[in-house]
Amino acid sequence: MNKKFLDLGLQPLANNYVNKFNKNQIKYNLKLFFNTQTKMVSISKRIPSEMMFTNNYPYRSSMSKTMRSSFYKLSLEIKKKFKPQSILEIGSNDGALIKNFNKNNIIGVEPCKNLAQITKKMGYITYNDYWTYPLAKKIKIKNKKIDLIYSANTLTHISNLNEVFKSITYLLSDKGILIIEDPSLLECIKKNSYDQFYNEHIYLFSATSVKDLLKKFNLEIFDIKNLETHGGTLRYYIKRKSDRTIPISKNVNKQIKKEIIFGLNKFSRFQKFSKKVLLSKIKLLNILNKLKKRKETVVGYGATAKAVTVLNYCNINNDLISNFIDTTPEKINKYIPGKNIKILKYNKKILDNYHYVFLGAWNFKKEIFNKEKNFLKKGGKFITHVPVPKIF
Ligand code: JHZ
Repeated sequence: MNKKFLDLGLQPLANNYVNKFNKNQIKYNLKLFFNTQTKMVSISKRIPSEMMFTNNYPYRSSMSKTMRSSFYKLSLEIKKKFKPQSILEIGSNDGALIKNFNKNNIIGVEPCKNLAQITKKMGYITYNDYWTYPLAKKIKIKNKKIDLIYSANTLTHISNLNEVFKSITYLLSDKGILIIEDPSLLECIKKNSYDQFYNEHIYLFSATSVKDLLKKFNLEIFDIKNLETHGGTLRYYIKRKSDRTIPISKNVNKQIKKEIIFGLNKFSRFQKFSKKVLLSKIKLLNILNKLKKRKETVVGYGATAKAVTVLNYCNINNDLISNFIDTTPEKINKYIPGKNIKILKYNKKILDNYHYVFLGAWNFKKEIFNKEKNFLKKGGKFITHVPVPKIF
């Protein structure tokens, strides 16, 4: 049974940056549910993939050092541990992972044309398509079976998980490995980062819910890693149940135990979270309104999908945060979805024009602090809403 625990109000499509602010930009109700049987957390309103993952999708995985380095490290691990002959990446984005592999070993699947074109130009076979069963069939005709399938921050974006895993098991070799990574529900609830919820994140996975989900497909998790990326990510290493050559790491039960102790299997935990989200909104607005009264200027750093949830839920407009800055070409000079806040092109001196920086990309705090040492030295201050709104 699906039980509602949070209503984040009317929200525009998170990555729908627009050329001109339009107060009538289409918005959808963002409500969050917990399934008491499967322990899966999901949003209610499902937007068709074609509306979200367009031919001009602005999110690029390669925009941060942190992500480039995370993908590079994983590529070394894959080569050393699993030595796959053939690899498939679902949601290959701008090639942040696949560029670390030989062109003959890896295939990308990417529905957004602008991104698929990047990896095609780099010389990698890229299917510019959504991950579906017919696509898996098409790939199998040409490539037979695949030894390793990888997918980061993509499977949670697809509504029909049955088709997702049916297609994966169809294509994966008998001793094949599936590696997936997505934001960790445990970290999200612990950090009160309600901004992990937006239209693209149809599900927020936990080890508990993934274990349950995989049963139907005769798949099982054999290892789990906690990563710092995206504010707390879980990387799941998955195999077929029939493959008994790989032992199950203790990390799997350890993670599930941690989740159960924290209460991720109980609705009451999510009700508590929902109360904390409301307090977070009040606190953040207090901080920003005080700064406004003192005529202090605030700029947002990183026009993230997550920030779209925060700004729309808290109804923050350009009187509180005058602009955002970002390095992504596709976002520059556009407006934050649903808000009259313009995104400016990042340059090294731009922070000198503001007193405070709101960390839209709080998940890259380390990288950003490193980059902005001068602003900090000059007494510049940051604002974050995670885990509690504060100036620091
Ligand atoms: P970042 C996206 O979410 C959407 P977002 C998607 N649905 C998803 O699941 C996750 O990614 C994985 C900018 N930036 O990664 C670049 C700077 O300008 O937190 C990006 O626009 N300067 C697919 O959007 C944004 O911040 C910098 O120095 O929440 C970061 O976006 C750095 C480090 C980043 O994902």
